[in-house]
Amino acid sequence: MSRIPLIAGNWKMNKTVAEAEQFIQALLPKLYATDGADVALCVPYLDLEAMVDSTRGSRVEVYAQNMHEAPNGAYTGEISAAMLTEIDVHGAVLGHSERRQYFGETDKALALKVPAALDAGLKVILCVGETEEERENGETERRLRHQVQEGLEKLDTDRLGEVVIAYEPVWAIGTGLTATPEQAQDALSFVRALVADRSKEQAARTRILYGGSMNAENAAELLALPDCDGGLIGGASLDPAKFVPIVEAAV
Ligand code: 3PY
Repeated sequence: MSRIPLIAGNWKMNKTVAEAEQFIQALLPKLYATDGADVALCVPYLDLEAMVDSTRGSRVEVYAQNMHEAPNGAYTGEISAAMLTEIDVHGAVLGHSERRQYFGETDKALALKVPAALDAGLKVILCVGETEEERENGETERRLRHQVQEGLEKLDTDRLGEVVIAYEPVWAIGTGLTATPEQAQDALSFVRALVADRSKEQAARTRILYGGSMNAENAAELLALPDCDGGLIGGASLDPAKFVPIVEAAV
């Protein structure tokens, strides 16, 4: 089954609305030769509405970087799925390692967030990945199994393929280190096998991204891996001149 590659930029806590607008004006004309790949930008909450408006009619989809699982309630500082869909946000990236590490995001909460987002009509990128210590202790597969199985636990099997899974080794995030192609392929194919444990058909549909210091120099090699269906891009997504070559490498 052919899977359309997805290149998603994760801006993290970067870009004011004015800076985001400048980025989009520079990006859109450069994407003309990149039909064949889906493009998404995961932007800070306050940039969402402006980015949805400035990308309307283009191929760029706009994602939030988190979402609360409850429809509403006493959750100070949180944002619900309905608040995102009301302003036409396309999706949400859930379970990024920085949210797990600094903000106590748990697999238990993610198990609720994933179906809540899909039910609301949002697309989902679910992030998984092992720490350096887990890799050194030979616990990479155990960690991935836990995160994938629990994160998707409450999702009906026939919807598994709707979720994009981003494999991001934590030791490669913001460090400039990248998994070798062998390390990346082993982990990506392991993640696909975990989905296949529930449904081979859904596993064949599931897009699995590599994330963690992907850039214009290493993108082509990583994107050529059999189980790599795109990338979740950190630092290199902040500059159109660095982001566009990665999208071009995916088509
Ligand atoms: C990185 O590449 O640093 C990322 O965290 C992408 O999400």
